[in-house]
Amino acid sequence: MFEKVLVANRGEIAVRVMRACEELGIGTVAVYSEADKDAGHVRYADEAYNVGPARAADSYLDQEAIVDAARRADADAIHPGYGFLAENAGFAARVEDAEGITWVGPSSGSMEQMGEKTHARKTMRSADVPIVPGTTDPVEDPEEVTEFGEEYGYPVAIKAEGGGGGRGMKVVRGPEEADEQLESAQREGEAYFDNPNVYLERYLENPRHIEVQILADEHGNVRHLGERDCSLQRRHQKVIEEGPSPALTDDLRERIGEAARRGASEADYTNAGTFEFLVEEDPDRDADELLGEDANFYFLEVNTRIQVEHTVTEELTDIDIVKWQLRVAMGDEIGFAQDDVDLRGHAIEFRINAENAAEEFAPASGGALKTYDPPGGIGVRMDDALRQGDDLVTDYDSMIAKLIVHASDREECIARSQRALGEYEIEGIPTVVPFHRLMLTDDRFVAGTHTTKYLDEQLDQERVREAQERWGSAEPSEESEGGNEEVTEREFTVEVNGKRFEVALEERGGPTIPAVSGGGGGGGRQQARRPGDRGGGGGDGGSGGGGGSASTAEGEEVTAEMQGTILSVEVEEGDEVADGDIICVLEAMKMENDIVAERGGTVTEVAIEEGQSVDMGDLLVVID
Ligand code: MV4
Repeated sequence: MFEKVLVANRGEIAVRVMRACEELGIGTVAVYSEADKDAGHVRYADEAYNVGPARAADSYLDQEAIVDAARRADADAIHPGYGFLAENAGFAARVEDAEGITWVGPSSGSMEQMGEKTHARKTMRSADVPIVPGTTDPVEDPEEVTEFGEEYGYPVAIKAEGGGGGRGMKVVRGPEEADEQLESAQREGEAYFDNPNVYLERYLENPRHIEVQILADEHGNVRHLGERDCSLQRRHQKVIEEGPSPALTDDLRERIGEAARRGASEADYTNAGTFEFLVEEDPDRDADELLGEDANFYFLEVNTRIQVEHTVTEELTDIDIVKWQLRVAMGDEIGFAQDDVDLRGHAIEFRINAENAAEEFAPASGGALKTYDPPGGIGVRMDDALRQGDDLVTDYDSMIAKLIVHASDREECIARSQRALGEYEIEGIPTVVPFHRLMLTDDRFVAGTHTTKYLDEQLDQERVREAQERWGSAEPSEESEGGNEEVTEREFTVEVNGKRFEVALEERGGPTIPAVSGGGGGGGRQQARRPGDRGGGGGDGGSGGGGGSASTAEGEEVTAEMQGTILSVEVEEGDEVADGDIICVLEAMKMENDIVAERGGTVTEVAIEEGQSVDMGDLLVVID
């Protein structure tokens, strides 16, 4: 067994790897940049080495500094995590060449071969793994593009040989675009990957993104650990990953898994890796008819690293993938058969990014974790490297944590996820928690019929804004928008007749009331209401609970302040109502909101009925 492993990474994945080391009795070495002196992975490690300035190129990507730290620490292996140097074949080769240091990952040769997409396509073709119809050799002439388009139809994808992830792909929608897109793809390939070679594929309009986790040892054993569905993406960034895929039959699942296994064998691949596939989605499919027999799946690329979403597979299989990476790197044989791999229940991973979904997912520019209180309980796993009081480090990617939820089936997993995200309290920085809560009530996501296009092209952005407003913590900068007036929101807990009430106060202008208890201060927040709570109860004046009102000559028009469904109508035409009386109950985003009268009067019009769905601004009732 290794005695000491250096983890060439930061944040949650560095801690994840160190946790595996800890359980195997291996010592841990962290590296850190100037920006990460107080980071969680540094706290966690047995020892830590400064590898340079904040800029990643000068620290986490400085190959020499990292190998040097491994030498100083007398580490006998380097685990790269994901990102940074993880898929850099040159770095892997350097580690392989370093006396006494083992690279925890596939061989540099494999990494290079799989990194060259045309090579990967050829390997898969020989292993009888379906590849997207296209070329396996570089194309240079626009005529090759138009000929391909004529034969297979448009659109045609032009992809950089060195590409992958979201980069280096161009879509040609007709022959007139061939010239320009070919040149552009070549230019990008050269700029990003130092390789101007491009190849062609038929472009699939509406694919699902399915990936298979592979684990292989140096003795020829290859296991697949089932698939993950990563179709919920925004601009090539995965947002939610889950397994098993809600769209596949067991038979198709098995065929894709076995294809990945054959591919890994053919490539002599070792260690952990992910085989990415596109599965053609049927746009008219109902949620209860799955993709099976007649669905096409195609190999896309291999990711030669541990991935962010490996946790989904760990929850489903009870196999610790990171531990196996370490064992396999030492030459151990995989200790379980393919038949021993069982997928149990359902798991969903939520990437907790410090971003504001309502502002096009703009990353936070700073801040500190004033409150950090993650969820727990049955089926809840948190992978993070933070604690309350930490400053947000903004020099790297915006993912601060991962919430992974496991349950007996997808339905229970969604309910458990709602519960967990409702418990998650983060103050001081914006996060995408509100966005996740929205997704859990989204028809397409819940039905599992979403594809990779859903977030970018189909989701109504207004709903994202509403979710952020409803569940996000209010940022001081947003509150003072539109004037100099100071608005301070503060929450108090009061006890009346032995029952606790949470009261939110908004102070506008004037001196603020000094905070009574700890945790007050300038920021303030909107308390997220738990599912089932009745928002906007009697004394709330209707404003927080989904209804608004405007006085007109006809009387007071009560309108819906959010899109939702009318659960019940409590008044009829001609009824006398007093202020505070409930008019109707509006269900929006899985919460019931009492809409109450702001003033007493006679109901002169009822514009809604039970079960009706209403849009924001729709008239509910008129009170004269
Ligand atoms: C495709 C495709 C459709 N047809 N290839 C995007 C990143 C790169 N890894 C491959 N990608 C795609 N390749 C063909 N022939 C659609 C995508 C694609 C995509 C793939 C996986 C996950 C999300 C995606 C979002 C947009 C496009």
